[in-house]
Amino acid sequence: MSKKIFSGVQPTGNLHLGNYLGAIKNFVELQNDKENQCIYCVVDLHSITVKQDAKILKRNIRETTATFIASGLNPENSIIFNQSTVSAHAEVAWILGCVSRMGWLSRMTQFKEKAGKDKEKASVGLYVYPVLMAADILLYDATHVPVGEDQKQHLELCRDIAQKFNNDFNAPNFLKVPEPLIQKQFSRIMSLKDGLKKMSKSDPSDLSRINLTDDKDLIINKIKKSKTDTLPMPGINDDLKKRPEVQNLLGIYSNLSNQSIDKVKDEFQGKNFSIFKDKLSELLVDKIDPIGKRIKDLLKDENYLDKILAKGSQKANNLATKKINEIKTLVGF
Ligand code: AQP
Repeated sequence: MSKKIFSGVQPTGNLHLGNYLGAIKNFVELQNDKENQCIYCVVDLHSITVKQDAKILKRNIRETTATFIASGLNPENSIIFNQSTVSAHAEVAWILGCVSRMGWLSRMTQFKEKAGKDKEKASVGLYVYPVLMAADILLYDATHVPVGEDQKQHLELCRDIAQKFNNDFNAPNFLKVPEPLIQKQFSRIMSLKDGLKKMSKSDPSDLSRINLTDDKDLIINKIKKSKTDTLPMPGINDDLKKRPEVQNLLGIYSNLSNQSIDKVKDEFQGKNFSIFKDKLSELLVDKIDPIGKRIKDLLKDENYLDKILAKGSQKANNLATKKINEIKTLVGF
């Protein structure tokens, strides 16, 4: 069955292995199925929910676009654009914000994590972020949304918002209720320094993540310094629940080498951790270094990246205008 795919990535810099394995790698696989219609968005409106420097944001929008292309997205086959150039996203977010309930939003764990202890100081934008995300998806009648596991709750909220809108305006199936596409295994890549924290762009320690632009030496160094424990490499029957760092590294290996975790355990059982780390570094350098080099090359041609975004924006605007006009009619504007 053909799918309508929508997903986004925030241009907040330091795109990392978690973004790649949890989301972008999947974007490319979906695009390569010719039956699918794919829309991939650089969600710059989302990024300003925390303060950004204007010049750095501009650069990060291009860098995220370059990352999409370097990872294998093709602007001829997928619509690639940045969110702020299609004003319907913000307009629909307002309308959906009036349908959404405070109680729903206050249950969102990502807001709690990102706002930290001092919620009073978090932006209102950060609080209503999931409503904008719902607008992004519903505006294009997306049937499937590839995201990392951390976005599952927001996707569930998006489904609730779509259903409530359809009920409130007596328009059955008008907003399409989307399905999340979350990889079954290792959909959450964890920090290299703390196996209980997700790998994240905003972690103050650069050693916690593999950035997609890290070069060979940096990758090797970060894996060497990654946290493990004092126990030997696990065997097939060893439970990894109490060894989150080891589980994470094995998961990354299994994902990149397209092998089951049992196969990886079997290969390294009883061996020294340093042997495993060397092999993991080799695999990472092999997969990530070419992407990083391509990102750096693409960034030298800003004009090319801007043209991709402008073309994508035109296509996205055509689709969004039609839908927002229907939404406005239903609402009574
Ligand atoms: N650690 C991760 N493991 C798997 N998937 C991940 N994603 C992010 N981190 C991981 C997925 O990447 C896509 C784009 O994410 P985003 O940039 O829009 O926002 P995010 O989830 O907030 O990413 P970060 O790195 O955690 O950024 P900061 O530090 O700024 O909050 C999403 O599909 C996400 O699931």
